Amino acid sequence: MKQTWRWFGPSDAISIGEILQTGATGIVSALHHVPTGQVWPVADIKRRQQEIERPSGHPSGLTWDVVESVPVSDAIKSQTGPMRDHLEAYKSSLRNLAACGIKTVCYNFMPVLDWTRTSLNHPLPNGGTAMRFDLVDFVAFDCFLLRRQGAEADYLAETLEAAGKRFALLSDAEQGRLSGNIVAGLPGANNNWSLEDVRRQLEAYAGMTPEKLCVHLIDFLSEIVPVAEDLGVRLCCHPDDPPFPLLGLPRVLSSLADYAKVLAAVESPANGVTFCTGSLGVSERFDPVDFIQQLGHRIHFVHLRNTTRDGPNDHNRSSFSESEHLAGDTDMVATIRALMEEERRRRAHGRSDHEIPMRPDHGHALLSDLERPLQPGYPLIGRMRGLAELRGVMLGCN
Ligand code: DNO
Repeated sequence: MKQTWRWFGPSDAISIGEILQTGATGIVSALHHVPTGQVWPVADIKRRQQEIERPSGHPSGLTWDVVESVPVSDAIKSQTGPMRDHLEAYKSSLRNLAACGIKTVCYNFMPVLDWTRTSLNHPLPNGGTAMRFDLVDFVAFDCFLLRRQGAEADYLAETLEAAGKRFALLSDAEQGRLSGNIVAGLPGANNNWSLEDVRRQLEAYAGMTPEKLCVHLIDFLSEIVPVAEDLGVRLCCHPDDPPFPLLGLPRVLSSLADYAKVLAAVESPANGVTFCTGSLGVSERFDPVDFIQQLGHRIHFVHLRNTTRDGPNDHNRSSFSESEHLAGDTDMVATIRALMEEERRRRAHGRSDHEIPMRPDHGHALLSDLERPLQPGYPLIGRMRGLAELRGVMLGCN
């Protein structure tokens, strides 16, 4: 697998020079300054390529291999407002990226909130920190801070009781931090909402069923995939993170069955998967090897990350912490072995995309990570440790 690294652009606290020292050989990036729904201009794409390939005028040896993400707007997801303009802009962005030679494009189809955590720096016994999703904290936020209408009906009585008790103990500062962690926009997420914005956004999805949202995803793909296919662009949808409904919003890419349905609806190599073990692995039913055996030929990008579930389960929702890359509920060695078998199959079939780009997804904040500005989930040392461990597994599976 090609070992890539997510870089948020010149505003990222980690430099291209530092990334080189991690041993990564490719970059995953996005034009985060272009508002969702607008066209990515060729000049901006080329500038980012320069920043990656020649950061100080000399070749770095790194290339921009994957876009994560060209965000899909809520207008497209909910089929409201400026949907048509946004679809046309999406096609133009793909054309511009392809013209610059960038052909792997990740996106997600989660309404309103992208990935969600309740704590961004949960202390670890070794002095580092990890990100965590605590279901009881989340329910406290939903029912007592956001005060979403009808929220109580979504939870078991025991969960509500635990959330009420937890909320009663939260100071004002802790309440603010909890809301901030959930809605203030994690890196790579689409937006930076206030509670009022979230309430307004949720209204746009009132009455939205998973079936309907899935139709909207398939409509989006039916329109965009033919353009991508002509351009040789491989789209790859990131799974729901976490893989269960939140805030009454439906989720449509949480399992193998969800992906199988959406991939079959628009049969094309341009309609593919971002295989994120950290997102899918929160579900007890996730079997990474089975997923790869069934849909591996459509996996265009891989996020390797691990999580550990804990606490009570409420309608298949649970708490989880982000673990070390090789620890946690997902068998990473079996996963990597299966992905490398998929690469061998591709080579045997003469596929030009036989080397699948992977990145160490997230990482604990460790050592000097704790003393420098940090994008939650994207520390230098923690990710480098993850990449080093994963690289060792890859060599062992060769
Ligand atoms: C979190 C990431 C997400 C992901 C987007 C893809 O670290 O996995 O931000 O990049 O959901 O669109």
